[in-house]
Amino acid sequence: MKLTKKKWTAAAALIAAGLASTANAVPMEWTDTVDFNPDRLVTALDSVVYTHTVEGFTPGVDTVDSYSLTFNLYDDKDSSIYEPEAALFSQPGALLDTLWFNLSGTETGGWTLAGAWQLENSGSLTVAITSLLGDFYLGGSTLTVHGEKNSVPEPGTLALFGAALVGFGLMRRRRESV
Ligand SMILES: [Ca+2]
Ligand SMILES: [Ca+2]
Repeated sequence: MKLTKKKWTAAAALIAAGLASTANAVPMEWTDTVDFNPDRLVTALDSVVYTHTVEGFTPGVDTVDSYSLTFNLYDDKDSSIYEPEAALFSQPGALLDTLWFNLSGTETGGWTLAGAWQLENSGSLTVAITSLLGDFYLGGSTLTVHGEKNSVPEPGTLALFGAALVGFGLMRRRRESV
């Protein structure tokens, strides 16, 4: 039996496919919820700083494309006279990210490159909700992260492919010497 060029191409393709499968990137969505229990009353000029830690995310391995945050913010309705509220959302790279005047219950905040960088390198994101005006409640916060789950090639897998390459080399040499 002769090792034809066609067979060599097939063997090379097999090894290439094997190597590619060890460095897999799978699109992923992670979520984390911080629930304030009891809900946190935010009074004028008070800041609530808290951290979302994303379970299942491996810092330095998995990647972040974007993220979004939703907040449960509602008025304490402690006064019969109209008392305006102004809630401010701050995050890495944007101390004045979003400002809300009418708290509807569910509010959405944007994302920043600095925040994505922090998430990618630590697996967590520290944000703040501040009252610029009036009193209101912060009931909870949900972080949704979009990115890729990456698998690190295991040393054992790499060794196996190395051995396969050496094996193909030996086979070739033996065939050629016949
Ligand atoms: Ca109020
Ligand atoms: Ca709550």
